[in-house]
Amino acid sequence: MLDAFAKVVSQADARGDYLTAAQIDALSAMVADGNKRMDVVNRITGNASAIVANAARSLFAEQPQLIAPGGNAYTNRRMAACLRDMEIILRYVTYSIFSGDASVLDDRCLNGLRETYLALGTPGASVAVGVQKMKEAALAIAGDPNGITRGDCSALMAEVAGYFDRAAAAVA
Ligand code: PEB
Repeated sequence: MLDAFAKVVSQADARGDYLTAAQIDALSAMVADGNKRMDVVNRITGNASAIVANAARSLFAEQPQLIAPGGNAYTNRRMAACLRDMEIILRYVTYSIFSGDASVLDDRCLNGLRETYLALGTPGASVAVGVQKMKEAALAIAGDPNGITRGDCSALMAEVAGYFDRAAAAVA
């Protein structure tokens, strides 16, 4: 598991080289914008249950066969597993936002997840739709300009979107 700093160090070490000026500049910009990153993690974390519940509700409204008898989220046990899975994915996305690197999401959540869903008979494409819905909600909450110092958050928002897209692509 790497963060943005450890990643750059390991890349430099693999070349046996010093950090480049460009790498230092990029990390310096990340530090300078660190409060934005912490705010985003804090907002998503604080709203996690609403993000999960609303995304699931919207997924089941669009794909009612999931909760119909015989569906993949039918019975309380499967529904609970489904909500839990969405919560796990969202949690790893917040870790990646925090550390500025996708490796924690890749290594500890997405690695083998597609195969797990295949083995379970759980439709990965539906999980991906749920993840996309969490993305929309998370971006709206994280990017809400009310009650916060205004600034340019476009790069950070794109990074956040990227982690959700990565999770969706891993299971779709
Ligand atoms: C991944 N999900 C399920 C299982 C596992 C995961 C390992 C099997 C074991 C169990 O049931 O608990 N676990 C999960 C995860 C990590 C992990 C992400 C990462 C670290 O350790 N059903 C639907 C929706 C979707 C869904 C499309 C969006 O209809 C999910 C939610 N996951 C779902 C369901 C099950 C499951 C298990 C329903 C139970 C499947 C079953 O037992 O039939």
